[in-house]
Amino acid sequence: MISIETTIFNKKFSNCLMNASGVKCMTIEELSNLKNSESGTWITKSCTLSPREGNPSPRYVDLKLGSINSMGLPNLGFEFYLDYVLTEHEMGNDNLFFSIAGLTLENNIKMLTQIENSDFQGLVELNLSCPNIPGKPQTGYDFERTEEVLKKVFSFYTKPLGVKLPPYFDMVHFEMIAEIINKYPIQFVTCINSIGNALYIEDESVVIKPKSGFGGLGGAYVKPTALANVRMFYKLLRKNISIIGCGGVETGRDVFEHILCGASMVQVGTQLMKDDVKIFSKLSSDLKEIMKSKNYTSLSDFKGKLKEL
Ligand code: OXC
Repeated sequence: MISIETTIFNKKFSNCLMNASGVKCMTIEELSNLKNSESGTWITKSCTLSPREGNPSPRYVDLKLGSINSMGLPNLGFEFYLDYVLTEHEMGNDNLFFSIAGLTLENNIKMLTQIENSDFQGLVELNLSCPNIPGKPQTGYDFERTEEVLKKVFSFYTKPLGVKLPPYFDMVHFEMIAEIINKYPIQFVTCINSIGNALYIEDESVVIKPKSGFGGLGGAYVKPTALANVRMFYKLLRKNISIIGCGGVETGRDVFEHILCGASMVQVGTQLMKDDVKIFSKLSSDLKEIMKSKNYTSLSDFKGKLKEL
């Protein structure tokens, strides 16, 4: 029997695959599709305190090797998603992720205070890395600010929480952010968010409207960067912090590589957008095939065991 079950914090998931926040998880209908899919769990669209329309369209374009987006956090607002996760709780499901992306630290604190005081027993993913809000820097690239946010959050928040990080590219930056994260009772990191502010051109024009065409890159373009981030955080973070890998997952082989680098769970973004939730059955069976060919029966047989020369 080949198992692809995994654990994050004290929660067991029968399948190590889920959606990346932002992809097909904004409305009740989309969230129900995820729930009824073969994914091991799912996460809600990163929400802000108030509902948002997001950036003007076109704001998401599929590319041959991935995608570019500048959605700008369109979402139905915190109350909507809190209601949603509490309804799931009432139905006995606490194995899901709630993503929040306040536009200010104060807004994040307001949302987390309500979550803390609610019956929610799932996992919160605090998004510190949306690249698409004009005028708002990505918190994860500002180390002092990140520390300030975490200090404030953990001065009162006691439920399981993880952070979604932007991609890092410099060894010193990996060490600096890991040192900060290791100081706090963080349960998981999700890496990576899209590679921010890329520029894609067709004919003589940009392809998305917001920010003069600059947007977050996803898909095959970003896989090597995503794997590097998963690997570095697997090495640098406390062993009880789980890594959720995200970036460039199109095939079972990509899932396998994320786990080999140290991921406990793997999120799917661009390919979920392209193929819808049926991607989860394909990725699961492809991953199991690969494991079978290597005589692996569980993720722990190869998780983090990337060979070095
Ligand atoms: N990352 C995010 O965190 N958010 C979305 N896009 C992205 O690449 C968005 O809503 O813009």
